[in-house]
Amino acid sequence: MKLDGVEIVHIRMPLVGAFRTSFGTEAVRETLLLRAVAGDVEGWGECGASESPLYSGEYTHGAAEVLARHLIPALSAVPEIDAHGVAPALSAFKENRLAKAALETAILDADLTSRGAPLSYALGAVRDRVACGVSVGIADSIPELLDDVEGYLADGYLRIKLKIEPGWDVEPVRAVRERFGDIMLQVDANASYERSDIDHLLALDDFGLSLVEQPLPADDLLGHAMLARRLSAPICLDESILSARAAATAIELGACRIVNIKPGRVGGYLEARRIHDLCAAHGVPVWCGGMLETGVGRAANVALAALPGFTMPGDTSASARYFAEDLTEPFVLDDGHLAVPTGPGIGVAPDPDRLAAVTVARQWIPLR
Ligand code: OSB
Ligand code: MG
Repeated sequence: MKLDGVEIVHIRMPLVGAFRTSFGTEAVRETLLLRAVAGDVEGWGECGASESPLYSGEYTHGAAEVLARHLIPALSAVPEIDAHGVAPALSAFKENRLAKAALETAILDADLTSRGAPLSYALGAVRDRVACGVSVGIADSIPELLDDVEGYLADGYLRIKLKIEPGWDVEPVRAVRERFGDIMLQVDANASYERSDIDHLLALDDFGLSLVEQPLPADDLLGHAMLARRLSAPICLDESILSARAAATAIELGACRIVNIKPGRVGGYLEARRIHDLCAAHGVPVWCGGMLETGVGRAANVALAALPGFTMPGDTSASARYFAEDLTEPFVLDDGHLAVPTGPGIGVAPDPDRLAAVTVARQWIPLR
């Protein structure tokens, strides 16, 4: 495949409700869509970055800059590119995984579209629908949190993930468990605790949680292993797992028993697939995380979540949980599940009018 170029489309889309985590509040999804063009074929990828570098060091304007200045131009050195050639062509550039993932995904979509193959098939999916959970932000009060959770359970979500942080942990978890009984319940701290909080975190074991996600800093695998020896609930890692190698290390150290796979965080769907395979070989369950994606990113996440090792419900929620109007045909929850797209590539494309309405800037980077 010969690429003509890649367009960077900078978008801003209001969320239906502000999403509060330990690292900040996001009310508008501000990110990039990439459109790779090769002759009459095009492919789309969505960047996981947001306006500020609060989840990782990447942020939307920085991702656009590194893509325009370094990552996209580096592809001109490869005369015939396919999806598997992207990561090697970018490997000299350190970090910037969210940006690299978006670029690889756009080319993967174009590549698979030209071959007529769905992403789910290319990755090895075994299901045509995936079980969905929902990530519930920190609320202003426990009654408001209970209202939020009640709404999501009424929608049919199969598990609830509560965002926690120091000062918003045991009491909200207790309130949700007491009010809603035997639901599948888990928490995500986004690295907001320290090793000195380990005794406090053990109190979470009173609530039968399915997992505790990323309690400690991303680089503290040993701290997670120390906590894991004392906590009954399994630890799941998100921010710590940047590659298959990091996953292998975390598993070997006993730092986690479950892995959240977010394709953006690990540099793309191909590395995500390798992490899935590694975890499956170790008997470690995985589930698909999310970065508040539009339908473009969601389509690809749902394809990944259909692989056999994804045995827990993902943060692959329906379009309506995020946006009043999605960029693609909306993903609609049916009996707690989303259908895996069946078309070639990621199986969706943004509606041109909808996209135009949320676009704040576009930049075309020619490759020939
Ligand atoms: O830690 O999983 C996380 C959103 C943005 C950044 C980090 C995280 C999240 C979520 C929401 O939890 C997942 C989603 O619904 O997309
Ligand atoms: Mg997380």
